[in-house]
Amino acid sequence: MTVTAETTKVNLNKFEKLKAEKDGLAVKEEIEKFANLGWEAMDATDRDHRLKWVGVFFRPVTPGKFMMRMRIPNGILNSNQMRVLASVVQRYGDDGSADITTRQNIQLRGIRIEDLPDIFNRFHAVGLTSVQSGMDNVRNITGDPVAGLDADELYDTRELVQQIQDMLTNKGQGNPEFTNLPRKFNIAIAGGRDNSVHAEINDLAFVPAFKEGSGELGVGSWEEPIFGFNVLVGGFFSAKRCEAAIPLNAWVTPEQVVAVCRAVLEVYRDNGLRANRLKSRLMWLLDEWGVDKFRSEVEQRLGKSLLPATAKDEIDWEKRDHVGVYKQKQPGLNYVGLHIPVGRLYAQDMFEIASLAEVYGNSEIRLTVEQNAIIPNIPVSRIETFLTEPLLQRFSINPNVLTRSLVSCTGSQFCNFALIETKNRALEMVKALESELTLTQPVRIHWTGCPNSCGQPQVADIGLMGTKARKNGKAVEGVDIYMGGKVGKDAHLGECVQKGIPCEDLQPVLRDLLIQHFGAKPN
Ligand code: SRM
Ligand code: SF4
Repeated sequence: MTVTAETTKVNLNKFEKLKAEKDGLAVKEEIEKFANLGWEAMDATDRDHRLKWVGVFFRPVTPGKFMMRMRIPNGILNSNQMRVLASVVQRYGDDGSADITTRQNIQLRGIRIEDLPDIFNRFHAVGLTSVQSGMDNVRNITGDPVAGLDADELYDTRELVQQIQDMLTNKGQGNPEFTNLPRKFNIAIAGGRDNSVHAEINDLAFVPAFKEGSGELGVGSWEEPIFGFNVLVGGFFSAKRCEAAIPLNAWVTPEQVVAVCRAVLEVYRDNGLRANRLKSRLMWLLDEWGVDKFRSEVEQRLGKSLLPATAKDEIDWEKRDHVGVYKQKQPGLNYVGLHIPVGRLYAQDMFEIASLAEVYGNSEIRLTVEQNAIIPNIPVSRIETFLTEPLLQRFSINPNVLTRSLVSCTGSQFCNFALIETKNRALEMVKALESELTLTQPVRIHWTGCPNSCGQPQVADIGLMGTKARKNGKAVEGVDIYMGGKVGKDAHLGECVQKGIPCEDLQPVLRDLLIQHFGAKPN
């Protein structure tokens, strides 16, 4: 069903109106026209909002220089694809750059609207898509970054993630069935024991769980446990409210995952709350209905009953960050995790990563939700030479302890929601702290430029959320401090512990927190 002004029967907010007037995906057919018109002459609603349905974001901070958000399913791309992305940003000189995002994805910067037809052709030629990556669509689907490499994995998530993306986007062509959700929607599949996707902060997540063989499924014997996933729903962050996902009390086999995604999205699309954008994410519908009603609506769409969740899932490891050299399950091969400071890449870096993946690996490149990159399938015999590559001076396999786990959202450099500059400040701050302290344990510091929480401060050991603070009677850039976020096993969200610290006074505050709570010693 396509939701229109007639079917919603609510007081339409600005975004529901613009979607009812013209589906966002319609701009796909108008790219050539926009390219000829230019960004200043084109319709402002198409430019500022609908273009996001094809992954093109107008940046009020840098008008005329757009951002493009890709879809990189499971965070995996190949060297040809990386080269195409590099060549796209290269043509913009100093304006061109890219970021690895907190959803295992890539965003490109500096894009000119007149180049879009050519850019889309180039994406198409190498099997890349940016479709439905913004606004009221399902975001990049995350999966285990070491899927298929990790000897201890329970399930290789790659194919499932691709299948869900293909279903949602009609294999990258765009699928109008899912282009008018009440709000954004996040999906993650965990395949390992360490919850490397932050399942708990997604609207829909699948976490590994074994069911005792019961014959219920017509597969497996009575004795053998059967692999599947417990389903979590409703996790999200927003400026108004942040919630960890709750159990749907459903256990599904891998074969059922795509159908369950479809059913959940259909229920959300047709029943999710649309009147107030601040109360439209899935959790608000779960509040209104209760999880039992939601579950039975999903069963109706599926046309079959769901089995109850298992009492326990298989997430029982601390979360790994994958930075460094690790053995793969394939004998004689290693994967190497490179630390990419706050995820920022330039064209030359991207070309070099692509060549390293080709020369040493099998052309594959992977991305993590910590905004880092992994090059897999490097023969053990080549590791020593690989480690002497000049790029590894900057993209280290062994960064200093605070730098290693640093994550930062875009911030005021490109994002008009930002209350503070984040990425450069984050890097400078950890450098300064590392020079005055000795740290022996990892501390995950996440920066986010505003309460939208794209940098996920609530999952961090120390989360820093941009705010306006006051100092000597003047408004200055500041942060609220979050602590206690736990990832991996027993994941739970951190909470705000201090408010309104001016950024210029932050360093001694962080130094004290690191000494008191994380065993840091002053040098
Ligand atoms: Fe986000 C909006 C960047 C992950 C919650 N996010 C935005 C926009 C599009 C706002 C804008 O138009 O400027 C930002 C684009 C800035 C830019 O130029 O880069 C933006 N979000 C990002 C990225 C790039 C942060 C990063 O540096 O990694 C991440 C891109 C992910 C991707 O590849 O798709 C990103 N955003 C997240 C996450 C984290 C996650 O998914 O794990 C969250 C919190 C989780 C969640 O959504 O539940 C997040 N972003 C938001 C929100 C608040 C949503 C809400 O329900 O209110 C907004 C604002 C909105 O949607 O109205 C937002
Ligand atoms: Fe922009 Fe705020 Fe998201 Fe940072 S958290 S990218 S400042 S919307």
